[in-house]
Amino acid sequence: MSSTNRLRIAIQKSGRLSKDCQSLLKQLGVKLNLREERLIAHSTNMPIDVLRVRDDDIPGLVMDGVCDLGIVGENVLVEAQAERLKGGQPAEVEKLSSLDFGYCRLALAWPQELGPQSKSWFQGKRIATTYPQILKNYLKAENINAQVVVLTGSVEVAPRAGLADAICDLVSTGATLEANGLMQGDTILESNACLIKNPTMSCPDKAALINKLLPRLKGVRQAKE
Ligand code: PRT
Ligand code: ZN
Repeated sequence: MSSTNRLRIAIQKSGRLSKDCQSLLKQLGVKLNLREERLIAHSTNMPIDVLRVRDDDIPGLVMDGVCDLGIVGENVLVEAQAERLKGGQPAEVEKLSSLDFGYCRLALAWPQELGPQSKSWFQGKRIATTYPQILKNYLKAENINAQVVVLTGSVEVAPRAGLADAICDLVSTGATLEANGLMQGDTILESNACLIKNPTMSCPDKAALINKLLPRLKGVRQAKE
């Protein structure tokens, strides 16, 4: 469990969600002294510490109570939960809110020259992805017997490199698929950034602070509509 009585929030250090996380905290009135190299940023006006880490570490930090809150893409959260459940580890978090940034979809794609394909085409094929648990659950639900090839980066080049027949990757504009000559198929998961909480957090001061921040978050989200 988090050892301090300051509320600990995990956000992505550098990447697609970092700027939006920082501006959201600012809109919530949390003043931070952010220095690029620092792992922890202490708020100067509230008992809040912001931990800046890789996005993949955020679900585990919140599930284990090292951090009280976290902001992470649903894609990363769902994959981490499935991975933990497989290993018999605790995987629970409380989802406090979906956020208005980080939208993307996890979708199947294959070489454009093959033309449109139905689900049965995937039987016996190799599919490269960074999200093996989400993909395996999908394949199981669809009764597709395919081999999952795990790649942590450059998934879109896997078919061209002969590493896989198809991919299952995040898409936002579709430009990466197009640039790599891939055709987009079914969406397996739609994802936004979300705010998560450790479900067993019991400190009353921290709970009171969260209760102060949540209506502000609602206000920020409504102002955007
Ligand atoms: O270093 P760290 O591990 O923290 O970061 P990361 O490199 O793993 O993640 P990062 O910063 O790339 O993305 C963080 C989160 O942003 C993801 O987990 C998603 O929740 C969200 N997000 C939103 C995206 C995208 N949109 C997205 N388009 N994450 C990745 N992409 C990639 C995708 O993998 C593909 O390579 O962008 C490319 C496709 O984009 P389009 O616009 O060409 O379709
Ligand atoms: Zn990552």
